[in-house]
Amino acid sequence: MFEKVLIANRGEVALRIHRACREMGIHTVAVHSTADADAMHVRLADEAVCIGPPPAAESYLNIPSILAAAEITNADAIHPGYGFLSENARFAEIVREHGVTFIGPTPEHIRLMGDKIAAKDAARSLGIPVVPGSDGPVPNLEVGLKVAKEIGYPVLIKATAGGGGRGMKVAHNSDKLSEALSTARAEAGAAFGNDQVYIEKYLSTPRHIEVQVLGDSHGNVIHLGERECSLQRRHQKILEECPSPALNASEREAIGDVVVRGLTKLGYLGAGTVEFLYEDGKFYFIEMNTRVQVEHPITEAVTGIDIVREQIRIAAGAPLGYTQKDVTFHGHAIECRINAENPVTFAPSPGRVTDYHPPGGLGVRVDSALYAGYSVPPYYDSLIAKLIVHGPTRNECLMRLRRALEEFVVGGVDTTIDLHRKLVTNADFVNGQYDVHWLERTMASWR
Ligand code: MV4
Repeated sequence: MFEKVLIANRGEVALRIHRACREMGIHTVAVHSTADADAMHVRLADEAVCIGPPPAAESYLNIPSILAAAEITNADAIHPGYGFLSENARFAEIVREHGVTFIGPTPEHIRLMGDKIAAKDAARSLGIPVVPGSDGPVPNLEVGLKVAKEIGYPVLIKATAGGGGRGMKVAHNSDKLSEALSTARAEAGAAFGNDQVYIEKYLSTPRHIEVQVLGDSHGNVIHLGERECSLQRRHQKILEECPSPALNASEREAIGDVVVRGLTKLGYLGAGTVEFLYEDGKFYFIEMNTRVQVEHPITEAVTGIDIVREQIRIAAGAPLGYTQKDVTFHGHAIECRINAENPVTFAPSPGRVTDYHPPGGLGVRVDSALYAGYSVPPYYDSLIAKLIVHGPTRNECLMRLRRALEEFVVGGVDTTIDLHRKLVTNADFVNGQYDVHWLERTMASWR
């Protein structure tokens, strides 16, 4: 097992990784920008190394600086968390070339799933259902028109190098396709330096359901059930829940089996999340994330499995701590992402936190690096806390969540706590009746 792990991240996920390491008797190295010198993970880690000025490009994305920190502290492994370098295949390769273990999938699998066309091809060949579409890049309008005619309008144009909703354009008929194709291609070229695009049948009212997997270096792959992530605003998840209120037990087992069979064939190593759209009882693979996700704690609540601990054990060559039969699901969990943002405009609201009182009690977890007196920096994403609530049933979880949100106090910066207080009493949400467009539509009706 590792002696020392360098945490190449910040904020709540850096603290999350530190906690797992601490409980495993592993020493931790925190890296931080000058803006994060007073951050909690820096205070709690065994060692800390400043890796640069505030801009992410000069600190948390600065590969030479992070590798230098690993060398001077003699770290055995690096955990990338999520975001930043966590899905950068080149970083994973360089870490390996320096004789340090990258706690994550192989560079090959990171690269494969980072190319959204290659990922779909792999999913299809592994027996995982995908959205009907061009099955490859669309070189020109002529091919685009032919594909769109075959699959039927409306169609969605996506960037090969995109993901997470970036660079998507809908075309409702053939007249609109030309403009949508050229706009999508131009935006993809500008945003990703790769203007390759592909076409899919546009699913108009899907849910966004993802399956958590773990694979070890001994050929074992298990799934930890699914998470419902349909409550999104501009492709930013706001609230997630586990299990999905839309699935029944046989659908849950079926999609879990398809994913485990496919990723076993692939020889997947590490934690991963297979993203689906779900519409009219059918699943359609759209992407795979080769990292631990922000919303992993709701899966931990329902299964009792420490996903970050399993990531570290897998990277150290240990077999999974569980067989599929050992994975059991209990109750219901919901995560509210608390951002330091203006609740109306969603503009970031950095600044000094004057008061911090997180909720507590049975089934209430708050993952946050906040403390009274901490200054939320303006340089990074606005997530400041995750409220994870677990209960025996969805209704009991909702009751507990409402109570926890009443208790939650963050003073000095604006937060999205009030948005969650409104959501958890909304009839459609309470009935579990929502799709990926529901939140934006509902918030528009509140204005
Ligand atoms: C789609 C789709 C509908 N049809 N693909 C968005 C981000 C990335 N995960 C893929 N996403 C989608 N892909 C097809 N063929 C709907 C989404 C989608 C979405 C689209 C618009 C607005 C919000 C959305 C939230 C989640 C998923």
